[in-house]
Amino acid sequence: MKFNTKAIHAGQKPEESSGAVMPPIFQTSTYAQEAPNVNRGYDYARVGNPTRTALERLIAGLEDAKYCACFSSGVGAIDAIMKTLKPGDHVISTNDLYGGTYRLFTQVFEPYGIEFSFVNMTRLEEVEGAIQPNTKLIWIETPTNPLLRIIDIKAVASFAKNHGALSAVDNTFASPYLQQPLNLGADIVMHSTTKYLGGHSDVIGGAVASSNEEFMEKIRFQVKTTGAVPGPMDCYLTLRGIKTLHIRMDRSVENTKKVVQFLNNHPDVDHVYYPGLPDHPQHELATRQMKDYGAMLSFGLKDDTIEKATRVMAATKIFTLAESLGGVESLISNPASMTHGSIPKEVREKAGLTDSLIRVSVGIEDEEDLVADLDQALTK
Ligand code: P1T
Repeated sequence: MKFNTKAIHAGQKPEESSGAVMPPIFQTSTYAQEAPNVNRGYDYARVGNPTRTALERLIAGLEDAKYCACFSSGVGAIDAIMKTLKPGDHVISTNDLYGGTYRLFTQVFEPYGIEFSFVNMTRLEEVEGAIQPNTKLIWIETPTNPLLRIIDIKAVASFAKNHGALSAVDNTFASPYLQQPLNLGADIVMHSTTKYLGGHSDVIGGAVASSNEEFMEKIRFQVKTTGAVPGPMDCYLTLRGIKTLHIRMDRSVENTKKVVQFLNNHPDVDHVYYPGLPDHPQHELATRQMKDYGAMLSFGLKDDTIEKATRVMAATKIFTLAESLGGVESLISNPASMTHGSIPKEVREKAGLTDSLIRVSVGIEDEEDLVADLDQALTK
């Protein structure tokens, strides 16, 4: 099955009792049993729910994974992955990543005894230099949030395998439509389904998919034991969103290219970060690894201050000043003061995340309106 067909049909079948084409929202906390532990596959809704199962089968299909488990948020999914590790285990992570992931790693798991090395993963030698005998996981985020760096999944995953570590990819920015990490050799793929999969800025969720039975057994144990599970309504909304993922993504990417072209020629713009630009340092890799370059971009201003960035963002009329990404509407944000505010200034500047950096999630509005909006906001 090709991707566009899978987005509609993977793992889906009409509901048995009624023939409903879309899975019902099974709004229940528990299930009747014929005798203790004799049931129809569901006993308690923390452990499983048929609406959630439908979503998990769909995401597994899109990522070419055998299994998927859904969570109440993206960080809930990352939290479950980390809890498969033990104190004393070591993780190598990219140093340019979502601020909430960095906060979870350094403020929750480091105090619990998990060790982290944050490296510029676009340079394989930095990954090689960070490996230790106790390295159990390599955490890849690509494209990175917010600098849109591209990490070579195939190379890092193969390095991890050779050293007995698992590799996990946060595939939130690309979505499975543009990039399928398991097919490039990664062991685990993770999503904030809040973003492109849900696609309409109306639901928070997360997912972990893998074909590694032993690892997924540990994840299912986390689902049951720590219980960061999504409600059936949220699963339904995400499922509904996924069915148009390919169409939304195509349109957003098309719009993004127009916005990038405009910003790249603007005198007040210092630099545009977008893997589709021929001068992007990993442009060739992005071309190889991704179906297209995505709908996220960042740009720095010549006046490199949070104040100037704030003025530009406040002046936009169509772009909404908000955290998050991947919805049908275009959003604009300043990572230094918003999504990445929990990263110490010296750490984020070392990673290249400057004060004036503006991050844009391009939606599916009319491209001319989007460009005109940025044009007037930059002029103010
Ligand atoms: O928000 P939540 O569903 O918990 O997902 C966390 C998360 C994980 N990974 C990446 C790459 C992310 O971008 C996010 C959430 N990011 C934002 C809210 C943001 O504006 O960047």
